[in-house]
Amino acid sequence: MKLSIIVTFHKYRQYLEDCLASMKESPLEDFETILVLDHVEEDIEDLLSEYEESLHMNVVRLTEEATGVAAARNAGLNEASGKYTYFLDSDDYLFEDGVNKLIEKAEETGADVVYGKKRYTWFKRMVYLGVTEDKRRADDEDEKKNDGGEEFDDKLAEAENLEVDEYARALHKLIKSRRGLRNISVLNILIKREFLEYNQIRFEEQFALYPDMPFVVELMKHGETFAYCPDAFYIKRKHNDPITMPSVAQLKVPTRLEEQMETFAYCRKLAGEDGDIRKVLDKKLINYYSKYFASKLRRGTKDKWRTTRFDLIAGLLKDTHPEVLQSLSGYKKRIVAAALKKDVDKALKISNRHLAKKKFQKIMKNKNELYKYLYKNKYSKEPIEENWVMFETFFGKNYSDSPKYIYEYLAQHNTKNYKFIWVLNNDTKPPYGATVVRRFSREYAYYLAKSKYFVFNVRQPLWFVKRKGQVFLETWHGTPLKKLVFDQDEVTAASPLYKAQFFRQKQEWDYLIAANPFSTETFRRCFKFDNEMLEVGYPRNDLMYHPNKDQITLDLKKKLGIPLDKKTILYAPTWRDDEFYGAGQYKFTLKLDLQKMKEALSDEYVVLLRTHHYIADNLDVTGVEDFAINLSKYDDITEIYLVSDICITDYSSVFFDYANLKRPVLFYTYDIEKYRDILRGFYIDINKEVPGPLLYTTEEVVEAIQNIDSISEQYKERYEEFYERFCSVDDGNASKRAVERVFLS
Ligand code: C2G
Repeated sequence: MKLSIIVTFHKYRQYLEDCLASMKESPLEDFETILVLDHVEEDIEDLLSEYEESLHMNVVRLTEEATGVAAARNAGLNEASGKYTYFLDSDDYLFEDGVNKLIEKAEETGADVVYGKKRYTWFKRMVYLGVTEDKRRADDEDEKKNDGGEEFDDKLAEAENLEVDEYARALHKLIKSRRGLRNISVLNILIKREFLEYNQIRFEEQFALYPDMPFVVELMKHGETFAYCPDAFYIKRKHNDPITMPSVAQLKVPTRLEEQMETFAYCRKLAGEDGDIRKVLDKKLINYYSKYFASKLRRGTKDKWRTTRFDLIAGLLKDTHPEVLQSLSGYKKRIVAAALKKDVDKALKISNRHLAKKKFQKIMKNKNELYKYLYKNKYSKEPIEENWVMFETFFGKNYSDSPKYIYEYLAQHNTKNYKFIWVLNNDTKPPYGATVVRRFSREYAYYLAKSKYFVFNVRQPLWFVKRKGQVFLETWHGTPLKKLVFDQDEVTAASPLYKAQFFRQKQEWDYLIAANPFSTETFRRCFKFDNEMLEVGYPRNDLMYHPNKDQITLDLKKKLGIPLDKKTILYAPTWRDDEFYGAGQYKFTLKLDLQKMKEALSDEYVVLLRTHHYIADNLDVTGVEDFAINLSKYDDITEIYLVSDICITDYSSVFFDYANLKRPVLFYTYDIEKYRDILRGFYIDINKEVPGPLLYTTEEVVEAIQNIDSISEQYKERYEEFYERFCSVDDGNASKRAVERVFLS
């Protein structure tokens, strides 16, 4: 048998599913899979039977006493019978023919240890496979920056036709360039089993959190021949839900630092008094101490970072190899000297000066940093102004949504002399004389620190820290169809830290608005929200119940330049999580053929186009200007609803709101499989519960519009049920109810 792949599994079945699927689709030959189950509580029997045969699986269960990755991998090694061993973590997956490339290299060179490259991603496999190679390469570059290690200079050697020193290269790539102490890893390394057995290399089971470090040191110490295979990739999947699905590295373990230091001391012992491995390890310890550890010294005098932990690291630093000590200069030299003297106060002083210098450089380079600094250190120390109320909608992009309607109601009933601040990045001037500030300006930082009340429809900035006495009313921005936050298996959008950040931010919301009982139940669960829910209807929908609705509609049509003799079709799609230029900058390609629509419908209709505020692409209406009006930049979509006779959307929450008008809704869901099954998942059955048909081509859309009366008739009953379930709290008084509870009670 050529290869033993050792997969260890403890929990989170959906990760294991991806892992096993990747193995099955890899062109592996002559191999066995040793799947070690570490006290598994989930039911995975179906997976075992599904893959048992194709993956030549040997399932090993850890005994009562044994647990942890180290014990699991050892159990796997004890069962292995292949010429080579390879570790694969159950939350990662294989990529293309990476393993075969390693084997080929091993056969060709006869090396004891052959290693490839790791690629990092937040994505599950189906999403990652759909990502372009350019994007993957860009992510690789970002990771390299994170690793902080300079590249091994093999190009130079190759250029001069010198032989690459494979030992030096392995030492660099497997230990030296790995960020911090904890990123040393045994993954994507093919190891000759004979070599492991001969040198009796096993994982040290006492180091449950950092088992890889000593193992790799052993490989370096005993290995005689090494080879590198830069095009053999392994996909390391980062966990983006540290709250409910933390990886081992994300587990909150109170003695993590102590354990890490103990593992380090052990590695050093393995490396011996002298030699390259020892020097590399010592340098890593100094980097860790000066870059990370020292910043923790700012905690209170009695904090363990200042007492026992400092003693611990100072003790380890004392044994630094003299050559490494001599090579130090500047900040590192000074702060290590303080540790050698066990002078924690001195170390703190040096670190503070160093951090202040870095902070100052950052502030000087970037105005935002300066405002954040002022927010934290100046404005937040001043008193809160009891009657200041700050409003923000879609990150200051427009004057709209529930904050607008709450504002207008409150301004009209301003019995408490409130002062209003609106965050707006465009030139809209809100009525009732609000002060307008730009998002992330100095004034923004000032009002964030000093206002008493906040009415926002998206999340607050990450650097906002709610002060005691401040009151936060979160309106959110839609009844959820697409799964949100903790109900999402995986966040595939551009901000993968979403779940962890959300968890912290939602705790600052005192009130959260829900438009209907369904939203109440869903938000409680998916946001893990446990403060006060205001199930008052959606303030943004009040306009649709206005007594003068008809006149307002007519005025709006004139204002928007909509021909009064035409009916209107609104097309308002949402954004796609996986198609982005960067955070909050999403791509969108219009898949409706406007030319075709124009030919068939322009006698009777015009089309109103409206992209989601995340969309960075501009819609092209060249050639159909007299038929299509682009309202993507218009402030308030509720006003657009009023002037629209039919609404076409996809997976956007717009239909929950638009249904308040009881007008026809069509769903143009050309990419439903991907959106529902891979990117997001839905809360309701889109085939059975939404108030209109799902359509897949422009032709179908045109036909539906031509037969809109019979479609309305066909969907009548479903529409009524839908209205009852999602719209029946709305009655035009949602803003009033919210304002009375938060501001006037
Ligand atoms: N919207 C808009 N134009 C669009 C799409 C959306 O003006 N073309 C506005 C609507 O008010 C909509 C809101 O933005 O209700 C949220 O948009 P969604 O498409 O539903 O997407 P998202 O921002 O991801 O919010 O609970 C709701 C979810 O959070 C969805």
